[in-house]
Amino acid sequence: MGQVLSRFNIHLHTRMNQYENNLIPIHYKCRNCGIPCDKSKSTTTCVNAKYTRTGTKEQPLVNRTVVPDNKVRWSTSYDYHPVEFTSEKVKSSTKEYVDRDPRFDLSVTIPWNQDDRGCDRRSYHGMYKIVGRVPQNPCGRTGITGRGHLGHFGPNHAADPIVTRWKRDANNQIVMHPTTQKPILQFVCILRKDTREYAIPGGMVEKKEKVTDTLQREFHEETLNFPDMNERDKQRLLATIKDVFENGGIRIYCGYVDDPRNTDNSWMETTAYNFHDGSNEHLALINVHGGSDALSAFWHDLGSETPLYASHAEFLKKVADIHLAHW
Ligand code: RP5
Repeated sequence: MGQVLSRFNIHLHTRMNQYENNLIPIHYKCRNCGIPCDKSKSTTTCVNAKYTRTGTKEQPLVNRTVVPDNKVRWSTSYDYHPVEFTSEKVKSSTKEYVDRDPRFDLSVTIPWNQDDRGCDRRSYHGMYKIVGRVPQNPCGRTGITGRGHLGHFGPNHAADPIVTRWKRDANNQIVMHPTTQKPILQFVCILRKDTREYAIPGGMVEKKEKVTDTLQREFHEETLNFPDMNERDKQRLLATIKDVFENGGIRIYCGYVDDPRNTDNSWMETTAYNFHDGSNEHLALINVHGGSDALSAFWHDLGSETPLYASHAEFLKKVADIHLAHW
């Protein structure tokens, strides 16, 4: 299997060993553009105006200040009055990986743009600016200052495992799309508990953890549980997954994510890898089930018609392009 997996001669790297993506995308999902931008929804304002996971019994509604498309970049002058929001859960947390706020406690010093004892505060987009004692979102204005629901000021690093196989019919033949005549890929998809959107089963890189380990851990936590499997089969399957994740994969993306939790001072960045089982030998055979962080997990067809969480559709499009598959 090692041979199959390393045929691309690409091996997983540890964390930020290079800045490789200096093109910073424009963000939409963490910004209130000020106009009813989704015609399919009956709303009178931007669909992303409400900060995610607010407006509940536990968390009063937080609306982002309007930032029109042409006012996103910090270099553009704008009479800007963002809302301040850090959730109570983040504020009161005593966990080691949750920052204290250097704006309100002058004794707090954080080594910005550095690897802070295993917590990587570097960005894939190079050095970010520090303004008013906290980092400035390199992608521009979001309409909110503070951390929202995120634990770190600056980049919050995640990893996204994109596990794919070909869609096959009852005779094990690869299914072609009737319009594009291209083969259809399927990926392991989850339904997120928080936003109820389809997503790649990614997760946060924990302190001192390598991206390679996060990819594997999150795939386990979010998509695998083995209700009906005997111990021997379970161990065999786990060994296979470990081998696949440790021996290869194609790096799809490293950088900023258009995540609905981003603020002017905190944002998500990710490393996305594709693990493809083209010959139905290992990963393709897994029966996925919703794990701890997912309502459910399942194999889903890749295609531009599925709305997905954050920037996940962009990552999947790249995967489809690489494998010359339908999108
Ligand atoms: C996204 O948030 C990343 O692409 C990743 O999929 C996810 C990680 O956050 P949690 O799923 O742990 O909330 O920005």
